[in-house]
Amino acid sequence: MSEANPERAIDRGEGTEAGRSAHSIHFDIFTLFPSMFCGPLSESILKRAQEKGLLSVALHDIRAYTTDRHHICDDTPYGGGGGMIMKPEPIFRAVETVLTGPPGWQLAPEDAFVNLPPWDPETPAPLPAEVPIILLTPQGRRLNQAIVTELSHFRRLALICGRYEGVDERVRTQLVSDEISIGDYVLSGGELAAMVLVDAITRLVPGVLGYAEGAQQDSHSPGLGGLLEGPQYTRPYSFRGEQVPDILLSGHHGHVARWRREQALLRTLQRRPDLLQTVNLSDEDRTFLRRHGWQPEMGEGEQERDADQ
Ligand code: 6GU
Repeated sequence: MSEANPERAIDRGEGTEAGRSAHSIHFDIFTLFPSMFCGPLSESILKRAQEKGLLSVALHDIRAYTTDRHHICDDTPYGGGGGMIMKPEPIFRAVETVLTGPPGWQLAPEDAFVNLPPWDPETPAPLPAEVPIILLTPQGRRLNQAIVTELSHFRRLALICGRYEGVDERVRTQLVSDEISIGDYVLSGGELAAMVLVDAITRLVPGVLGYAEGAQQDSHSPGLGGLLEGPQYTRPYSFRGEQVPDILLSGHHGHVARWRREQALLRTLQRRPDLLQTVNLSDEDRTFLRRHGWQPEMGEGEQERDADQ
């Protein structure tokens, strides 16, 4: 949670009835490039989630909330230097207008620029405390499955897509309640990151995934206790000289389960030994890992890579 603006700190609804029961989720996404979202929202899981009424997304073009002749949304930085900075007024106007309107409200296309609801640049609008306002920025807290789970408990979230060069600091100090990054690399803007967030959160909404336990078995999910998933196979049995491990054809569910656990442990040891420090490991897990070269006292990057599968 951003400490920049404690007044916008968030009620997560955890432990409440609403936090546990089946629910739909609504995203208000504020962007200069709304059409970037059309592809991802029109396919597969996100498409079906919308059709089932479990997900709704309202795309808000920040530019539509400008009233000047050239619809300017950015400006040069005070103090000089390169790049352009997103101006505060269009972002504040868009977010305050949408979040103080009825749920699901969107500006009609013909009203863009010319028929905006009244808005006072000097007076902060009373924003709903239960809606996090998240700025997507490489300066935010780095996304992981625990943060995705935390955010999945909200019924409604507002996402502001910043452009990489920057956003006026007043957006952080007066509007935003949280800042999220999706990793330590540079994107041209927050749009792709917002799509990542929508996808990851929506997967956790009950009823979105067909197979009830689907999300529980994924890598990084609680079902595997934070381990990476091991190898998986489907037909054919033999492909280019490589056969499916016979244990998977044995029909012995106990042996299969133990093999899968061991493969997950091995894969995690080989690829992400840092994750083993936060996973709940049984005595059996620890014995197995030590036999494969695990040295629990070692830090990230120091684990001996043990190649045997
Ligand atoms: Cl959220 N925005 C941008 N521009 N770059 C990023 C990012 C976000 N997360 C990682 N890189």
